[in-house]
Amino acid sequence: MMNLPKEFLLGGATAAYQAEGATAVDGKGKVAWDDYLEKQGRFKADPASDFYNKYPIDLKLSHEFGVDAIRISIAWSRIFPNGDDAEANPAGVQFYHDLFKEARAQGVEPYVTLHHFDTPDALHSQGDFLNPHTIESFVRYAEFCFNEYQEEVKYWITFNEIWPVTSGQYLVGKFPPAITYDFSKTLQGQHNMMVAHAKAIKLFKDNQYDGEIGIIHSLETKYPYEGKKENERAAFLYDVLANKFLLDATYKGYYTEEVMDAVNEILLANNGEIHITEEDLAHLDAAKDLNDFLGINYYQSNFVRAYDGDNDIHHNGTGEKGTSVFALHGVGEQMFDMDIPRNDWDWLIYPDGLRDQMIRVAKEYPNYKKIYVTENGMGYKDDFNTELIDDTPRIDYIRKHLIACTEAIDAGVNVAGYFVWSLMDVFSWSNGYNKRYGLFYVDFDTQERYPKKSAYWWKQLNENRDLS
Ligand code: BGP
Repeated sequence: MMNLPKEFLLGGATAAYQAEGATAVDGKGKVAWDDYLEKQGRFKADPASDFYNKYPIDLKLSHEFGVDAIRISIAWSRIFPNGDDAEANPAGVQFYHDLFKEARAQGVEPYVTLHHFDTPDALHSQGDFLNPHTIESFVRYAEFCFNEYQEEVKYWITFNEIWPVTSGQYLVGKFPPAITYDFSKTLQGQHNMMVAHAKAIKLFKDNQYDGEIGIIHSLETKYPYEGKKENERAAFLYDVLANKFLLDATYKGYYTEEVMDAVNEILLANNGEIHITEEDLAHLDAAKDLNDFLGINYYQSNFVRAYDGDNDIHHNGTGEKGTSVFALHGVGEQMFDMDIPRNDWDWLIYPDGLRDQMIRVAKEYPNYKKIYVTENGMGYKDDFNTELIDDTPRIDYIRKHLIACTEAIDAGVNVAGYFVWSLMDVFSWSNGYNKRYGLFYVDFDTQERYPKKSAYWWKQLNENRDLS
């Protein structure tokens, strides 16, 4: 099948900190990124794409170019500047009312993420989600938003990408607080965020809000390098660490024996530990059937080789192709130099991995209900010109991943829609501004928007649904 189903939702994705700018206005509280980026001195998140002021333009463009839904996130620290304040900040609350109303007025459905990498600094500095107080504060913030925006928002997402957050914070060290190779914190952080998710969706269902709620996981498919038997365990361990631990928590409400065996093997090799209480498991269990949808963010797959050496990671945050290293002691080593195309940041372009991942979720977690691809897109150094920005490789990338969606649908998976990352060019957490993803080019000096070739292609695709 080379056609997208008529009802298949075509949306665009963004995130508050990457798009809004205005990091210190109208009472917004600090997030850990503010100081972290300033200290690094490479780039900052202000004004990013100035979505705080330019959202009417971006929503109008969405409407004109066949972007039927927009993924946005609420900046927690606009609502509660310290994360747990007694009173909400009125200017922050109002901003999101205005934004959601404008989206509705343009006929663009908002899908709203509550946490997209930006825990308020006051909570972050006390241990972020390693501290149970952050779990409680998150649930309270979620309840506030469910109540406040119930007229305007019908689709909620608790967390964006728990594995990339915790591994970025505690394993790779590319996210604040920039700790490396700490497997205990990485796994504990994942578990605690899953408990926070479980509590928030239970509350959403108990209070009977109108609408749907889900979670987004970044699911990169792990294959044994060269298909060899001796690499199978490495691929499995890495899959557990990044994917299956979270999927079990989401849909099984406990961690299966094979997952815990793998987790304990990884922890043992790295002198780590994790604490999971009976109470935590009761929360996970109570929430396992309440997810209305799963969001999958997918950019690449990984080919993994057995590895016994020391932990060794080099994050390619500059787009110097060939500089990535990702080798985890007692887990495995990601291979990059192989016969698969990759972008300048060494991300392997492998659409089959998306199809395989969706089929796997449906098979292993039959209570999944519905899947959206909530992020997919191509980081690319666009060449600017005022005629037409030709981003043909991006079009090709998106088209192939949409074909992967149709293949999963043909295999019986309920895939309901696709959000391209990103709607317009935004700030990239560890890469700054030269890694662009947007359908719309943003001149970060003037904040002018320019539709790229991909935007025109997208508009046509939404009309004719033709992927050939
Ligand atoms: C995902 C995040 C997004 C976005 C995207 C692209 O992990 O949810 O926020 O940044 O990846 O990643 P990058 O900006 O590192 O290229």
